Amino acid sequence: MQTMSNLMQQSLAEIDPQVAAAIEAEELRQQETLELIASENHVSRAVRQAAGSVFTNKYAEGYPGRRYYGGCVNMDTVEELARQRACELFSAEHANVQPHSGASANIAVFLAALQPGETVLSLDLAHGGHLSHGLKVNISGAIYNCVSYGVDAETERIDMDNVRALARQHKPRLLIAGFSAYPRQLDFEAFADIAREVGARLLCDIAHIAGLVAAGEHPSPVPHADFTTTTTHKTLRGPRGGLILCKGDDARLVDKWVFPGSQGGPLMHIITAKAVAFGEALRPDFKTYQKQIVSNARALSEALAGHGYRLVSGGTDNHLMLVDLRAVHPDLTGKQAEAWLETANIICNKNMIPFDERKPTQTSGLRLGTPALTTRGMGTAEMTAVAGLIHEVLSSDGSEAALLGVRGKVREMCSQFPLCHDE
Ligand code: DSN
Repeated sequence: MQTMSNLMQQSLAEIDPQVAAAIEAEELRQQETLELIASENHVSRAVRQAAGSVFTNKYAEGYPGRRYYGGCVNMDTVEELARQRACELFSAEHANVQPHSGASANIAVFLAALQPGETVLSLDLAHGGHLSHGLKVNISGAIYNCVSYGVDAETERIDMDNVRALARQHKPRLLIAGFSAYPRQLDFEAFADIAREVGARLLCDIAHIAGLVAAGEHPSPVPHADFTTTTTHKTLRGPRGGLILCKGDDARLVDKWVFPGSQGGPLMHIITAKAVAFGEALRPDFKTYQKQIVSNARALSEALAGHGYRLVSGGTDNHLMLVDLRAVHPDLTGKQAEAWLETANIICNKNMIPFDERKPTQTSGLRLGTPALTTRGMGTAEMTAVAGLIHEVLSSDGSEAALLGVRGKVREMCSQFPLCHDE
């Protein structure tokens, strides 16, 4: 019989060939596909090393210097580094780096800012909002009274006069500025003005644009918001996780509603990886990277428009775009387009466009983003080529020969921009 000590020494491939094979297959899939999901990225080797470190072994409930377990000296070091670096990166007074995800960060803020049943005003999910901003099937919508604003039917942009009118009408206790599918900048100052007028607190959820904000490629909400939340794994290019920033006056309230309010033991290996990612984001080359993300998004959207596609709101100011397929392919759903593109090794997600007549499971649009391709080193010339490949797929009528032909070209392109997966 195998002893425990033998088992503890063995490699993953020896101990679990099935899982090892799945990891290897995933490394290959990522290497050979163009990742255009706007919320995804490829982290550095250093971030992966930190996330896979021995910090996974430890309980550290509480906060640096105030833990419920012994043996937390190194936990305090990394959590303090993560907190300080997050504050420096975003010029924030206080950071809580423990939220397991963006949704966990948001619910902690809801708990800190609201009593059950109180009103929240946020962007409609069908117009680019997020489920943790008050969707009925999410805890945020189950416990709180959520009303929404949408985008203007003509401009497909958020109309701040409309937000103000709805805020005056519904008198929310919490106003949310944030999205998962909106290609334009948010006017955080205007949101803060509205929140002040109606006596609401302001939550800015910058999950998608955190990297842009950190690099000065999008105005920061931090001076204006009561609470700023984000994920750490999108444009910020860290491990999967969440983060809350707030003023010093709210620090204790936020910390209390993260732990013990809504979470137990923090994921210390992930907090360690967050510290590494924030350190990477403080380096000058991160600004260059974020600038390139935005240039690439503009180049991709312009090239798609050149092939006849309609971009929601006419284009993009950030890292993502919403492509309305109907102008070129009236009968093609987002669902079908996503599947054809995947066969051709181009990965993206179907997405509702504002006022979409199709169901969320079908959609008339695609959401595309450039953070992951930019991480690989691709530039605007490659974006023009990617737009051409997308158009080839969407015009193929699903012909297998055509899709496999594009797959070959995608593989060739990916081989020119290798990912670093070796340990
Ligand atoms: N699932 C994320 C996105 O794709 O935008 C939001 O949580």
